[in-house]
Order: sequence, then structure tokens, then C-alpha cells
Amino acid sequence: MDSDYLILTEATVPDYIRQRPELMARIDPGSVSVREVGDGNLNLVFVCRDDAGSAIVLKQSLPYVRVVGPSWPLTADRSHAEAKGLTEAFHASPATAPRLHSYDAFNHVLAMEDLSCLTVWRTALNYGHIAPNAAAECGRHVARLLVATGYFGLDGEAFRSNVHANRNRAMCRITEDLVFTQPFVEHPNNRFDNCLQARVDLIRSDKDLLDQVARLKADFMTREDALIHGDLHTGSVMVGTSDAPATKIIDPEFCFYGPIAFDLGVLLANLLFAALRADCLARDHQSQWLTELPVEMWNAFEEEFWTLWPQRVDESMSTDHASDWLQRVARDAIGFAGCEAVRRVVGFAKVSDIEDLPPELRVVGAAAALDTARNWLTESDAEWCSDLLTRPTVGRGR
Ligand code: SR1
Ligand code: MG
Repeated sequence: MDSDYLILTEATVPDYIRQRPELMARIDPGSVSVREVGDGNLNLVFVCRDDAGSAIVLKQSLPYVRVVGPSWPLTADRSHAEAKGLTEAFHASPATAPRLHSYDAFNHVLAMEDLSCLTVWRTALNYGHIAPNAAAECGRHVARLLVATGYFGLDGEAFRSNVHANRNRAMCRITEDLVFTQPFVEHPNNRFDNCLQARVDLIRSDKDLLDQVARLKADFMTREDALIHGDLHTGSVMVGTSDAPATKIIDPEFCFYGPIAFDLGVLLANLLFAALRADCLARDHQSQWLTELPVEMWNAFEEEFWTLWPQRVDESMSTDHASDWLQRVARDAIGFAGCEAVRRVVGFAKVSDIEDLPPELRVVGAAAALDTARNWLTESDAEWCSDLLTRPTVGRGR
């Protein structure tokens, strides 16, 4: 385990800043106040603000999975992948990516733009808030990264060299295990309420469904469309308010050259969880708004793709080829969404949208998520249309 580096605490951050000229140029260690705010599964995140009002964020990878502890070692080199992912994303879409100030490879620390004026989208959704442009901005961000880093935007040599430079093997392995493998078999990482057992059995005994999961897993392992985010759930998006809208996509530590449909699918599944929470809490206005978001996201993705299409490096690539390719992306994204939805209910790394509901509603929301996921994994004609998030009526008192 690469643990021979300094693990930061709120108390040691000012001294750490003092030792790094590139940080000293941005913030005064003499007056800095430091707050650890990391709420994800893996890392430490420090918001640092000095008396003059300057602020930066320091994000440090631990040599293990934070929510589990040292018994689950994990390479801290993921910060290297994240530094590259942030740089590429900012280059492709500065409006929706945070600015990376510097990267300390030895201590696995990224220094980034402070986004404290924004809120993690999942948190905002859990409170019942509406973020008008967020889904469309995510769709555009995915399209821009696709064209900037994929084979539409790069010549063969540059493309292959990038594929090689962004392998991120350990993080891909986590996704292969947690999303595509463990939830579909008995595994100690799985945990779910007993009353969901029949639904889980139905999923695990459906040969066609399991074949579809295997196909999607193979796609995840072998398709190299572009540098994808790799973990684009609503906890990887920060949003502003209706008065001051903004969308920033953070945390690309799982980024690698993979199927672009995976990013769209993971976000789709997490919009499902938000919608189910809204239904369970009878938040009709939010629920109605959420129902529209998958189409908004897809339309924005597709529109941005076609806007950028004239920039393709190889003009022999036909528009018909791109149209067919997009159709496949839409279909695969729905399948990936099914896998992500199953894993968040059955496997490791639950979502607070469902987990924080009162117990009697939690099981209703989780059951509805499994039913939708099963449809997404079995209906070969599922389309990216306005009833994609059609849900059973689960609302309180309905
Ligand atoms: C062991 S890491 C668990 C999960 O947290 C991250 O956000 C990814 O979704 C990963 O699968
Ligand atoms: Mg994350």
C-alpha cells in the first residue's frame, strides 16, 4: 500500500500550504481556516479560506476506501487519474468543470477552485430543490468530452496514446466488481432489506437479463469511445441556485477510456433515485420536473454532439455512421442505468436519496428502483423518451 506520504488533517493543512510555493501564491497560511467536508466514499476534502477571502480546495486520496478503512486498500494513484481527468474536462468544457490549480503527485493532493458557493446535486435534490439547467449541462459536458477526447476529435495516433495513458486499472476494477458482478450474485458486500429478496431473486435468475449485464460489462471493459468520467452520479455534480445557476462536474477519479453510454446511464439511474424519493415524499412538483430530466439530458447531449460534429478530424466519417452510433449509445445507456440502479439498492455504496427515507418508504422506493432497473435490463425496445422514468405509484397516501 502506498502509505508513505503525509495524510492531511485540518490541523496540518496550514503547514502543508507553507511548504508549497504554488499554494502560498494562492492563500495565506497564517490566516487560513480549514474545514474537512469530504462526504464521498473515498477521499479527504479540505476547504481552505484566508482572511482576505481567498479560497482553495485540497483533495487528498487516502490509501484505502475511506468509508471502510485500511482493511480495503486502494491505490492513492487515483488522484493522478483525477488530475488528468480534470485537466481534459476543463479544456473541453471550462463552464462545467472545476479549475485544477496544481497537483502534488507525491502526497496525492489536488488543489482546486473552491466551489463552496455550489451544492452537491444529490444533497440539493434530497432537500427537494430544483436545478433548472443541470441535466442539460451534464449532457453537454459529456458530449464535449466525447468529441475532445474520442476518435471523432483526435487522430488515430493521439487517440491510442491517450487510451494508453488513461488506463486507471484499479478504479475500473472497482466498477467491474461493484456494478456488474457482485449485485448479481451472493457477495458479502451486498446488503438489502429482506422484503426485497423476491425481486433480487427474480433478477438473479433471469438468464436473458444476466446475459445483458454480461454484455454491458464486456462493453465497459473493452469499448474505448473517449475519456469518460466513470462515476457520473448526482454526487459528482455541483449546482447553483435558480437565481445563480451553475453546474460543475467534479470527481473524475474513475475516468478512463470507456463507453460514453456509461456516463449517461449512471446519471440516468441516479435521476431515478431522486425521482423515487420525490414520489415517496409526495413532492409532486419536483417529481414532475425530475421526470423530464432524462430527455433534457439526452437532447442536450445529442444537440451538442451535432454542433461539434463539423470539427471531426476525419471527414470520411459519415453522418449516418454517427447517427447509428448515437442510437447504440442511447440503448446502452439504458442498460448501464439498469446495472447502476441494481447495484445502489443491492450492493455496496447506497444512495442517500433512498437510504435517508423513513424505513417504510425506503423499501417502497428500493422496490420500485429494482422494478424499473429490471425493465431497463430486459426491454430491448426501451427508448430514451419521456416515459423512461415512468414509475409505479409509490407516493405516501396515494
Ligand atoms: C469502493 S468505492 C464505492 C463507490 O464509490 C464511488 O463513488 C463509486 O461509485 C464506487 O463504486
Ligand atoms: Mg466520487
